[in-house]
Amino acid sequence: MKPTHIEHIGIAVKSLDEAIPYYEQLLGSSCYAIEEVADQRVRTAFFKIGQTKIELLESTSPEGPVGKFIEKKGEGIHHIAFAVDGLEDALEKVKAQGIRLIDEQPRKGAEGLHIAFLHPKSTFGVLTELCEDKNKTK
Ligand code: CMX
Repeated sequence: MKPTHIEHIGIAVKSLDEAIPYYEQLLGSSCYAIEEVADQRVRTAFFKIGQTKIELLESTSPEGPVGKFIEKKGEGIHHIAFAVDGLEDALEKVKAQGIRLIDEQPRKGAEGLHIAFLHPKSTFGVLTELCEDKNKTK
C-alpha cells in the first residue's frame, strides 16, 4: 500500500460556529462546505490547504464517536486520513499485517468519499482513515 497524500486531518471541536472563524483566519480561506454525516453523528466543515483538507468535526450526539472523544480527551486532533487508490486492496493488506479494522468494508463518508477506519489501538494511538475518491479524474 502506498497512499498518494494526506487527504485530510480531522479535528474534533465543540462548536463549528466558534472554530470556523479561527480556521478561516489561520488558513486565509473560507470554509467551503458544511455537511452532516448522520450515521457518524457529526457535522463537518471543510477547508483546503494545498492537496490536503482540514475537517472540523462537531458532534451531534454525546454517544457518537466524536462526542465520546471530546468527553474523554477534549478538543483536538481526532484522526488522520490517507488517500489511496484501491481501498479494498489496501484494507486487505493492512488486515494481513495484523492491524485491526474498524470497517471491514468501505463505506460512504463526507464528500462522497469511500472510507474505512483502522483502530487506534493497533495504530500507535492514532485513529487512521483510509479513503478513496472513486470520482477523481486521474
Ligand atoms: N484517537 C485515538 N484514540 C481514540 C480515539 C481517537 N480518535 N477515539 C477513541 N480512542 C480510544 C479511547 O481513548 C479509548 O482508549 P482507552 O481504552 O485507552 O481509554 C479507546 O479508543 C476506546 O474508546 P471509546 O471511547 O470506548 O470508544 P469506542 O470503543 O466505542 O470507539 C472507536 C472507539 C475508535 C472504535 C470509534 O470512535 C470509531 O469507530 N471511530 C471511527 C469513526 C469515527 O471516528 N467517525 C467520526 C468521523 C467521521 C468522518 O470523518 O466523517
